[in-house]
Amino acid sequence: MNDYVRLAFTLASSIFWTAVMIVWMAIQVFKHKMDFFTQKKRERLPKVLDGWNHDSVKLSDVTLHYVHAGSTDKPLMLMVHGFPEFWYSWRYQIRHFQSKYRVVAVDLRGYNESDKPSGIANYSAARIGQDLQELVIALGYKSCVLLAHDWGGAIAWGVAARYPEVVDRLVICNCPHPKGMQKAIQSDRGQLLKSWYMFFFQCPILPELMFKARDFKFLDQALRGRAAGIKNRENFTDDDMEAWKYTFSRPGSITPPINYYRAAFQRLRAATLPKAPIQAKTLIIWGTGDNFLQKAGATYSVDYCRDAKVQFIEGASHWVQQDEPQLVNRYIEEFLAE
Ligand SMILES: *[C@@H]1O[C@H](CO)[C@@H](O)[C@H](O)[C@H]1NC(C)=O
Ligand SMILES: *[C@@H]1O[C@H](CO)[C@@H](O)[C@H](O)[C@H]1NC(C)=O
Ligand SMILES: CC(=O)N[C@H]1CO[C@H](CO)[C@@H](O)[C@@H]1O
Repeated sequence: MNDYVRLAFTLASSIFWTAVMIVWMAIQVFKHKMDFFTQKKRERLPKVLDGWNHDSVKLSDVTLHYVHAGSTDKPLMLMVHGFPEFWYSWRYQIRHFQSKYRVVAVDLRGYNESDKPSGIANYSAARIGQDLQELVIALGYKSCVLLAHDWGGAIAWGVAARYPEVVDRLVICNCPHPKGMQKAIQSDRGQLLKSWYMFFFQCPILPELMFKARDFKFLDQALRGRAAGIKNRENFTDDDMEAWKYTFSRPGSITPPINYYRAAFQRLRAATLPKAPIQAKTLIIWGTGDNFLQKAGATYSVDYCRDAKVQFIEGASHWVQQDEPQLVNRYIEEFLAE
């Protein structure tokens, strides 16, 4: 698509979905009155977030916070969360892989305890990818096994394309290669409809208001709702939900994650990835019950890799590594043993 046509389409879609959301929010305010604007005070660190090993590292532009486990003489396994999440999304994988790897689950810039630079331009996927390349080196490694989900996946595809020397193996959960996503959008209206919220996120302020409304109802619906949420409820408890709400109720913690979407849309020409296929051997794990991403995106992604395969998990939600931790861990383990 011509860049200007794309820009005009993005603008029109953003205005359309913002209008829809204004109507929706007006109805919500009418129904719930002041409850729409209120959140519970959360001052104490939830128990489930207690007892992990934390550290942080200063990179060229930001300081990133991470949780780590396993000994430093083991190979590095770096875990990269998606939106709207934080390191804790990898709890089942941190516990499982710490015996064989130095496991590091990072908070991306803008998230949780990592630095939150101001402005939208600071959240371009290319810049965040550079953080990860610097992180591997700063942790004292030359390369890593890179695990990534959702937005983290989009960043990780970029890292594997731009800095192939730092990625030994790539494991991506429910996130298409950027070109696979483009193809999915062009070949299938369904993907465009499922991406509606990305257009709404282009609007200032209102997405942040929607995120917080009714004590973070958005998080309940996204992570535990009937349509989009985790299917195996025992793997995402009330305490886990509190951990999410605690994290996103810290001051200034909502705008930066939404700025990832704004940065991605506001450039006339998306920074192009190198033409060469992804060099690292790649495993794409995909919950087919994903309410945000069409399964076709997984299959298309294989075309942009030297050596990749897709492992579908029938019926699992978008949050696949939390929904089916045992299966996901087993598939990763088998892949790493190949
Ligand atoms: C980030 O998470 C940790 C727990 O892992 C918590 O102590 C801290 O308050 C959170 N910080 C922010 C800014 O959300
Ligand atoms: C990026 O973040 C830094 C630190 O917060 C800020 O000084 C700078 O103006 C930001 N850049 C843009 C383009 O917003
Ligand atoms: C690690 C863990 O608690 N996994 C559970 C996730 O949900 C499945 C299906 O209900 C259970 O079998 C697992 O034990």
